[in-house]
Amino acid sequence: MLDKIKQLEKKIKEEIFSVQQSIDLLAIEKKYLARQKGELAQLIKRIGKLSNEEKPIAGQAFNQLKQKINQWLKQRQQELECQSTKDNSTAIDITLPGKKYLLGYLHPLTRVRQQVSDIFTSMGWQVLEGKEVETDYYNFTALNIPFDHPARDMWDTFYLKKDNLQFDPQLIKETTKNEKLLLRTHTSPMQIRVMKSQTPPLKTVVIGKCFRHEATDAGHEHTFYQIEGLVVDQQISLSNLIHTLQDFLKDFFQQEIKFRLRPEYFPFVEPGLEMDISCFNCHGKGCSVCEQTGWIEALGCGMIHPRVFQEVGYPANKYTGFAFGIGLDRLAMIKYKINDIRWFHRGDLRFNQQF
Ligand code: FA5
Repeated sequence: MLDKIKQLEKKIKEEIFSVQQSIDLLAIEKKYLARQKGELAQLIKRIGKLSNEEKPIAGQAFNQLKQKINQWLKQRQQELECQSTKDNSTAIDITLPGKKYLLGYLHPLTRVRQQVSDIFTSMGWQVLEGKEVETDYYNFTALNIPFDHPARDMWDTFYLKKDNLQFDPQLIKETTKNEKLLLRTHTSPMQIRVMKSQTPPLKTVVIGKCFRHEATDAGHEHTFYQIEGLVVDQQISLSNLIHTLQDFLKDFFQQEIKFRLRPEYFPFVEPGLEMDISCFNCHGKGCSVCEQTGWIEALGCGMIHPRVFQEVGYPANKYTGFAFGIGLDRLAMIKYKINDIRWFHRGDLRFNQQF
């Protein structure tokens, strides 16, 4: 009987360790250890028929075999589990859905800046950005706005201490002893910088940030963008200015735009005009976006004042030219029907993701 138990032990061990799936271990367990019909249940019946001397020896061998089978089953089960985690870590399940990578979005103002830049480049204009920190001279005085001129009130701004501006030595060099540095209130200082450094014919557009000490509302921000246009040559007229603006707006909005021109005072142009575009939000009825007027003020413009030509050193009566300053944020609001300018700097992704 002992030989028989030894042979059975060898057979069962081989069977258990050749199994490749847990489910087959269950079958082996059932085959040998099932209470009624398992092979060990048959074996114990036969042991019961042995003589009194053989019975305890065979019984002990039987119990040891049973213990070993349970132990091998457990061991093999653990080995199989280990193997399957290892396989899974390197396996690629091609039926699983792919990982979704979030795409970035261009801010609507960046988008509009690029469109404006493309339009003027295609018309052969030079595109510049200019300095955000300016001297009092370039922002005001050179533009025919002397120190005590009331027009300065329209463009109140943020003034800076010179000690904080170590990074721009050229700007420090340009300021006189008591002159103030400031965050530019408009892109018009670039008219002076361009005319001082280049001779006509000039066709330049400056797209950049401006800053004002504003009480903000749906149409006004303290930080916004302007597009400054400057054309200087011989025999440039007001009709060239109006035609250029009309062409630009048509290209930008991809349709004819309803606008009106009205006289306005800017010290650096004569005559000066302001252009309003029909309000997209109320279609002329009046709302908070257009301050109940039905029109959105989009730009200031005019023919360059002779005093400005004199300031930059151009010979008297040789050149004429025009300039305009468009609010880029306002253009973006009209194009994308945004009813509050403050959305642009709120940093709300739900807003940005719409463009
Ligand atoms: C100027 O800034 C002049 N430099 C424009 C100019 C240039 C006139 C060349 C003549 C010749 P104004 O302050 O009106 O003008 O501003 C021009 C445009 O900038 C406005 O029509 C408006 O579209 C935009 N703008 C002005 N202030 C704000 C503001 N606080 N928030 C958003 N956009 C503004």
